[in-house]
Amino acid sequence: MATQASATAIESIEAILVDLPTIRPHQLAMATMQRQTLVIVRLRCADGVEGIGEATTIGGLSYGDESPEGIKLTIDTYLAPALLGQDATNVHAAMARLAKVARGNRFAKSALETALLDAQGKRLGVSLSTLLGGAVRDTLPVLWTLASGDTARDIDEAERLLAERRHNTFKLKIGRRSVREDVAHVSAIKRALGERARVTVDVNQAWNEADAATGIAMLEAAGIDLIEQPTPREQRAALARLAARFVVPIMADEAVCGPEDAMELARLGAADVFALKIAKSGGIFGMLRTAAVGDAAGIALYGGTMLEGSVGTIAAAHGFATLPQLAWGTELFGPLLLKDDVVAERPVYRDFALHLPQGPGLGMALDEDKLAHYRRDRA
Ligand code: MUC
Ligand code: MG
Repeated sequence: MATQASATAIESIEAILVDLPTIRPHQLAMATMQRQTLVIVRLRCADGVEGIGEATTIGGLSYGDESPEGIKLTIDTYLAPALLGQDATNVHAAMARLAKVARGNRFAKSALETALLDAQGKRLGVSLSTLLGGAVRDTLPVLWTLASGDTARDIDEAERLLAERRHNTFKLKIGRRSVREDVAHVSAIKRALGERARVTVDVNQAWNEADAATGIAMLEAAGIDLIEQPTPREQRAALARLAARFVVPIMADEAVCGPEDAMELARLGAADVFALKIAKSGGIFGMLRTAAVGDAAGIALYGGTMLEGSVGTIAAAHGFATLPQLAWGTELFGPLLLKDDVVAERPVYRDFALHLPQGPGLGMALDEDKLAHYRRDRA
């Protein structure tokens, strides 16, 4: 056992901050993104196999509890030392070790879990979804977020993407302006697109319950298909009252990280849909456990994003591809928001869907020149 483990022991782990420009400013209730910072993890094993992973968040600390710089520090100082010398082929044992040395820190743990799974897939010559038991779909529907901050520009963008057959569902980021201004913006876009596209909104927790009741009533009348996280994540009872009050489905995002949150939201009847994300669940397995609670409770599922680059996006895609039901599709468009990336081949988006790469592990390789160019600590 000891000899076997040392043959596949984890030899080194590197966490690299990568700053990439976005194709346009991306406006959310809590931040405007002009660039995205990825934390790329590279894990090397004694048998020469290398795995890659990614932890990425939105707007520094404005979205979640972990910042890119904090994620790197956590990995370098606490998580990597706990994994060095451990058997890279036993992902569950490695993750259990991390659970012992660190509470929380789900984004950092997710990147490491992805790197271990990528390495093991490469070692066995199978894709990550095959390693998870098999994909039930090889393409994933992908929506696009209109968030330029300008109604006319958003409509032009949607028309172009519909014509290109790249997206036919659009999510609008609201909660920054007054409820009336937001509703006017959303209604104008829905009127312009009509039945040719689905339109959803994400409020990112910006409304109080009274604003949400007013706003959702108007959005429902305007033909909006889905309302994401209207109220603060801690206010589960408010979410439950809104879900009971309206016919338009309410989706929990920030309120549902792991299976425990999912249980509580299901018990309260607080959401019709769960937005799943590998980062907030501490990895693909945490996401799958969260999804299982949703399935058991009859809650529909949606494949969410933290606007990761290609590595994190494809990791999530392999996980989402194995889910028995994924009624609301995905928003795995992160790579399309970036002007450039650090992988050799960027993911394929065609006919309103992301196409799952077929190679071993993630099916993605780093482009060393690009990584050298975009890493924050470049000479
Ligand atoms: C979120 O809150 O869902 C997903 C799409 C997007 O534009 O932002 C993210 C985060
Ligand atoms: Mg959201």
